[in-house]
Amino acid sequence: MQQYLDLMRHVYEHGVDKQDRTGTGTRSVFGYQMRFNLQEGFPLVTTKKLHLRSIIHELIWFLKGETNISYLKENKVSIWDEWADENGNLGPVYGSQWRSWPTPDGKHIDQIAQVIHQLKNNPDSRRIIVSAWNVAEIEKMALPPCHAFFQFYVAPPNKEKGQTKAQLSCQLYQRSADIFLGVPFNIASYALLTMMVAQVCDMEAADFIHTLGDAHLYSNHLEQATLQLTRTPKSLPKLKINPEIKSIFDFRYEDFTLVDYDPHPHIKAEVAV
Ligand code: THF
Repeated sequence: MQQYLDLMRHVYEHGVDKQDRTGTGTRSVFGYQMRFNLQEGFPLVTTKKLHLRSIIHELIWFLKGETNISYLKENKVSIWDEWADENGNLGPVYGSQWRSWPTPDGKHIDQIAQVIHQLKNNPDSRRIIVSAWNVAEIEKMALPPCHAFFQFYVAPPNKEKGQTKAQLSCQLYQRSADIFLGVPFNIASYALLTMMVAQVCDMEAADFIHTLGDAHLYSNHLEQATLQLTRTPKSLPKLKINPEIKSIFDFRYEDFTLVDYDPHPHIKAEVAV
């Protein structure tokens, strides 16, 4: 996870001071890209301890198409609490756009099902895309999507490298990136999604490419960042997925096992709302 620390150091050293919606203040750069080869291990930050539990449940919740935090609450995940209304609703955020993007004629599009269908039937397509950025519905969302748009890409197996399966990569465009708290979650979440999609399409997960728009360190995270930058990344853990699961909608929390994760201690920070 050297890539993550490089990002943090880059923004720490070269970011400009910039005000933001939350009133916290940030140090920010515009435009940055990281690449994680998923064959080298699972890209979970090792320079502080992270709870993969919250990340897995959040992704399962997105894939269910849910936008009420009750599933998260039942599973003791609190990362969306601050944005929900008194009934636990967030408006038509990620889950709603991924699974049931509304069309002008009153129908709904399941972008995840379409992506799986395209990967299986037309893997060379350059249109294998999921967008959470539904311009017409932004106003109804508790928070406009930060990880807004992602695309899958399939390369044929490279026989010289001993590959037998097609190689699946995913690139995400994230318009706004909270480097200390959010980005480690976002990397793990999309790496996991890429591995899940690869499994159900009988492909091998290759690269996750993370492209950032406004990449910022909140001013109340700078001290934590300084501490984290003194730490040396450890070897990456592995993530084992139950090989029996053949549909993207059938994964449950119990189907994932993290092995050999030996991070530095957790570093606490306040989330900006
Ligand atoms: N808003 C802000 N300011 N930052 C974000 O990263 C962010 N998100 C989601 C929506 N709005 C955001 C919410 N994701 C934590 C992590 C991710 C979140 C929100 C909060 C957090 O507090 N993490 C702590 C505790 C984790 C836990 O409870 O397990 C941590 O130490 O990692 C990014 O898309």
